[in-house]
Amino acid sequence: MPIEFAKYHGLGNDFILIDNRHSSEPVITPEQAVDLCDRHFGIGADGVIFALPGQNGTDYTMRIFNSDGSEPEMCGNGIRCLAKFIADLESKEIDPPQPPLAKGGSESNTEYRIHTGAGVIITELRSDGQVKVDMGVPRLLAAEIPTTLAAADAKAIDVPIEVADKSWSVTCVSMGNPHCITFVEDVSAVALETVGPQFEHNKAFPQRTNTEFIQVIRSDYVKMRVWERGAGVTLACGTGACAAVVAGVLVGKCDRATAVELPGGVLEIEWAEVSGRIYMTGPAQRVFTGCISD
Ligand code: ZDP
Repeated sequence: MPIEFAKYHGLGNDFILIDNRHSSEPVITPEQAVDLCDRHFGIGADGVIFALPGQNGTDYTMRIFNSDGSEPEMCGNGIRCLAKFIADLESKEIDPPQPPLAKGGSESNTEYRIHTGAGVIITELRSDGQVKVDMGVPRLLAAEIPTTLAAADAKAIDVPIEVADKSWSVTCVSMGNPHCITFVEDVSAVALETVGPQFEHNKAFPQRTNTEFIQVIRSDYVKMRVWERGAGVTLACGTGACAAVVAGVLVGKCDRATAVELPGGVLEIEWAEVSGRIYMTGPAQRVFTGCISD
């Protein structure tokens, strides 16, 4: 059976979105996701995201396969795209075979409660087209990341690690998925394709890790480059931007409200002091719709 899809991106972190509201199991296998994400032999994407029925009182469930077929718990840029996709589906704006519209998303403020592998995440579509996401509370204990860089019930903040014949000082944060953050003088000088995979597969990270390099421009503005677990170099990473600001606050380099500039654009991150919750605000854009033939 042909499967309808829509392609969205958040700051160039791009996803194939599938309307999976009729079934609680993804209609595409991880192996098919690998083929669909291929930029030469497929549609091309950093991952495939499914809008599934809600559970435990939530409106929807999100699942995602990375471009290597692995399944992360959460995806920050992806959930903004999912919120726009759901609004577009609910408003029938992308109900094929209507021609694609230039305008994307809904005009009203709409909130969705979305069940994910990292708990319930709440998205808000703002009238200015941005999507604000309540990303929940970051987890810092080594066992929660998971990492062996600190004792299981301790935090890995500013700890040494040997990677690619070099000693680095890193801070580990879980946004549901694992992140390893390093502050550097100059992000453009980091050999991401070389060191990224060596962090990802380092034995200190039993579930592998996403790896972020951060250059502090001001205490409220940083530049970031990311090597994603299961996807490699991407133009942006929402959970990574949140984790970077948490790490920056923990090591005294960032304000609680900090803008993160990624190769694909800027995300506004805020780590609320009282609730401990993280809010991420950024764009999500539909680029086309299509149909996967048999
Ligand atoms: O944790 C992982 O395996 C990531 N590759 C998931 C995707 C993260 C994402 N880039 C984000 O924005 O949080 C979608």
